Amino acid sequence: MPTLSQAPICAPATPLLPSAVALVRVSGPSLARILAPLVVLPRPRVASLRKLRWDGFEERALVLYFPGPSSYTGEDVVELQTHGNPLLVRRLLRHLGTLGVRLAEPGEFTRRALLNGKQGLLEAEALRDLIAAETDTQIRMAQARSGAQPGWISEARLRLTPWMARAEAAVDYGEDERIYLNVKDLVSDLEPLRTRFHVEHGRAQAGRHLRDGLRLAVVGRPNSGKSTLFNALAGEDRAIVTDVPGTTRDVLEVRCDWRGLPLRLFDTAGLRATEDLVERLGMARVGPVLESADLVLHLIPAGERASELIQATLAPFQGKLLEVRTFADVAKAPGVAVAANLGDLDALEGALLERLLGGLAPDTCLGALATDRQVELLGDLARQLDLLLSLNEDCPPELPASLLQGAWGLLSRLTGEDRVEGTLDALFSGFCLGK
Ligand SMILES: Nc1nc2c(ncn2[C@@H]2O[C@H](COP(=O)(O)OP(=O)(O)OP(=O)(O)O)[C@@H](O)[C@H]2O)c(=O)[nH]1
Ligand SMILES: [Mg+2]
Repeated sequence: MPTLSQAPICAPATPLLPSAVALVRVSGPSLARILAPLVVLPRPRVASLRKLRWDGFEERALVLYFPGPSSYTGEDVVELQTHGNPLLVRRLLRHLGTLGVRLAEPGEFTRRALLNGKQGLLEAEALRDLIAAETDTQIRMAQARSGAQPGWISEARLRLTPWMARAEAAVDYGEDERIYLNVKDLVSDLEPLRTRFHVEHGRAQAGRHLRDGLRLAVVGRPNSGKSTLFNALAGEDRAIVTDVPGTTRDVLEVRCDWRGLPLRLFDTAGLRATEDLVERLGMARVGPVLESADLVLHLIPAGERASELIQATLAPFQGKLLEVRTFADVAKAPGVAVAANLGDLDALEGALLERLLGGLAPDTCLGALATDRQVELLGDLARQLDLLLSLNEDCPPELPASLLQGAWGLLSRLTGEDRVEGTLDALFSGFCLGK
């Protein structure tokens, strides 16, 4: 595989903090020659102890050499494992600079891997997510997306190719050579593809929620059981719970993984008309939480109705409200009813899965595409196929030809084969040094 020859780069792949080991990565052409003044490289892919010598330093390091193109970037790659002293690592990087090896930009190693065909855009995005993941679910999601590109993408291409050829032929030679496109056959043959794009779009929308985590606000009147529910979801005793109305005043926040859902929970002050200054200040803090939440759980004790004050406060947020009946152990309640003090939250789990994942279980979203970019492109693809399959049998072949081209182009954008620099810049700006 030919690699793009570029200036050699280096970067610390581990944080610059005192630690047992630090890893410095180098990538570029002809590293054996370039690094010769510093170290004699060992045999390829065999970890060897070597002395690194520069500026009076003599550092024993474990050295690995991956000659291109069988390396992460596709170029020669050398990994130097030194003692984890940040100053030592800085000195080493500075010395590499004098050898003509410049400091890498964030994500530059992966960018080179991508340009050299060692990695796809979807894989690189999964890698960025894996490094940034904060919950078990997010790690599993990112892991499921790294590795090969989803099989349905190549299947989609296989299905589209013959129809693109037929449509082009009909456009170019139709009248003269009597080559016509059979739109009826096209529609029935591509129907499964359309279904597939819609399914993947749905999974991706759910996947995006799992990837980004959900901001969940808990609101309601004082003593409606907000802090009790907050603690139960968080799995820890974070908020004070008493039967004194107006216990919670500040906004409390906790991150947790609840039954596979990555949540950012917000407990809030109870809403009621009151003269108490501190309580009023607490209530003033609820507005911004409502604004920024993905979903607002409005807690109403079973058998009660929400006060007018609360209804008015929540009215602007109708689209993201979920009514939850608390004290389900005390009185019967319709809809989503919980008894958080007893840990009975199954109804809430079902409602959250329905609202946030379209009824899918978190596990079925493993492997789904999930970034904003991917979700948007999948939506475009699904709509593109809707348009294509709604064409009349007697439409001119230019129409299906251009819609098929469009679908193909969207697939290429999804996998990064269109090589649009802007997409790459956006991706790699989110990377860390040394990756
Ligand atoms: N039986 C029963 N008691 C509950 C339930 N939820 C909360 N409680 C009790 O109700 C009281 C108030 O609960 P909190 O969780 O502090 O209520 P809150 O909405 O946070 O109240 P404020 O912070 O004052 O706004 C406590 O004594 C809880 O133990 C429930 O589902 N069933
Ligand atoms: Mg409370």
